[in-house]
Amino acid sequence: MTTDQQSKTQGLIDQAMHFGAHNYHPLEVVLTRGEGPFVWDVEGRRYFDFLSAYSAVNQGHCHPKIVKALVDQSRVLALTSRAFHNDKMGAMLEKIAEVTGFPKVLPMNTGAEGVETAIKAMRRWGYRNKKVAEGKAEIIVALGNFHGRTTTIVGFSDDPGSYQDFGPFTPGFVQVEYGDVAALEAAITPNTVGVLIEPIQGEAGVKIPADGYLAGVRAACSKNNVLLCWDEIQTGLGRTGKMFCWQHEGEEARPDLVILGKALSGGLYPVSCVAGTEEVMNVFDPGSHGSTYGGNPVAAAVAVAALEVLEEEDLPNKALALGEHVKARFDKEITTDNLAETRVRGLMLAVEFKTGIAHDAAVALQHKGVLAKDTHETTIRFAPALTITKEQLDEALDIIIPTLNEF
Ligand code: IF1
Repeated sequence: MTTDQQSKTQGLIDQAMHFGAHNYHPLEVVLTRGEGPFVWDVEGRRYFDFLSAYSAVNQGHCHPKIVKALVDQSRVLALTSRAFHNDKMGAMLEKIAEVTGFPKVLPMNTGAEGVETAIKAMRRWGYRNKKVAEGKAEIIVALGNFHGRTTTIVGFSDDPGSYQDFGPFTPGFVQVEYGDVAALEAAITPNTVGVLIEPIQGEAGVKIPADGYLAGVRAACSKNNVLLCWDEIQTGLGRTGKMFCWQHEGEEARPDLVILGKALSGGLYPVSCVAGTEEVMNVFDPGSHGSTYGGNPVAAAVAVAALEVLEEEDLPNKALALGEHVKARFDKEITTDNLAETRVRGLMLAVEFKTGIAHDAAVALQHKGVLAKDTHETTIRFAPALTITKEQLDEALDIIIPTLNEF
C-alpha cells in the first residue's frame, strides 16, 4: 500500500476516532461499497464479508429488491408515528405472521428494543394471567447470553465487558447453564413468568446446544406454565439453515413468542419485532408500549421485501446445503494442532482454537481479502451472505482454511 493510499484509509479512521466515542475497536479497513457477499474498501480492494453485520445482511449487501422498496417508499411516505394508521404496516405484520406462524406481531426497530418488548410482554402476562405477585416476576436467562446493550439487558449478562460500571441493574432475572434442561427446570419457581434464550448462542461463539435441548426447554416451560421466548435476532431468517433456528427441532420447539431483527430488513433499515400468541401479545393495550419509528412505512416496505427475498431465493435451504459443504471442508482441511473445535449450523460458523489467536487470525484474513470477527480471544466467527454461491464460498474457503492452518 502506497503512502497516499494509506493516508486515505488512515484519514477516515482518524476522523472517526477523533470525533467518535471509542466504543468499538474495528479492524483497520474502511468500507465504501457492498454488493452481495462482497464489500470494497476506499482503496478499491474487494473483500468477502464473512460477518454480514452479525447476520443482518443474510440477503447480501444492497439487495436490489430491498433497496428498491426502501427508495420507492421513502419518496412517498416515510414516517407517520403510530398516532395514525399507514397503508404499509398491515402488510408487514401479515407477512411476519405468515412466516412465523404467530397471529400477533409488535413492530419495533432495534433488536434490543425487541428484547425489551418481549421482557415487558412476559412480565405483564405473568401478573395478569399467571397471577404472580406484582414486582415478583422472574425471567430465566442463560449464562453466556447476548441479547443487546440496554442497562436492563446487560444487567443479566455474565460478561463483565457488557455490564461493568453500568449498574444498578434491573432485578428479576435468573441465570442458568446454557444447554442444560434440568438446570433450567430446577430454576423455575412459582414466580417464573418466562424463559429468554438464544437457540444458538452467537456472541458466545456459536454455541450449539445438544439435540433435544430446544424441545426440552419448550416442554419444561409448558409443564410449569412459563412462557418460552427464543431470541432469533441473529439465528433467525435463514442463518442456521431453517427459517428459524428453533425449527431444527420442529413444532415441539415452537415458543410462545419470538424476537426478530437484523435480517428482517436485509441490512437496509433497523427493523425488529416480537411475534407471539394472542394470549401473550394481547397484554399490550393502547398506550402501554411503542416507539416513534416502530412499524413505519419504510420499515414495513423494506421488511416485506427482505422476507420475500428469503423465500424467493430459498435462502434457508441454501444455507443448510452450503453449511454441510463448509463442515466437510473444515473437517478435512483444517489441520492445525491448535484447532479446538469447528461449529457449523447452516451458515452460522465458528472455528475455536486452543489459544487466543483469533484476533490475529482475523487480521491475517483481512489482508487476504476476507473480513471476519473474533470473539472471546479463541474463536473466529464466519457468517457469509446466504446468497453466496458455492463457487464464491469455495474461493473464500481456499483463503480461510490455509490461513487458519498457519495458526
Ligand atoms: C454490538 C455482539 C452479535 C444479538 C442477539 C439481540 C441483539 C443482538 C442474539 C441486539 C445484537 C449485535 C450487536 C452488535 C454486535 C452484534 C453481536 F457481538 F454484540 F454480540 F451479533 F453477536 N440478540 N448483536 O446478536 O440487537 O440492538 O444490536 O439490533 O452491540 O456491537 P441490536
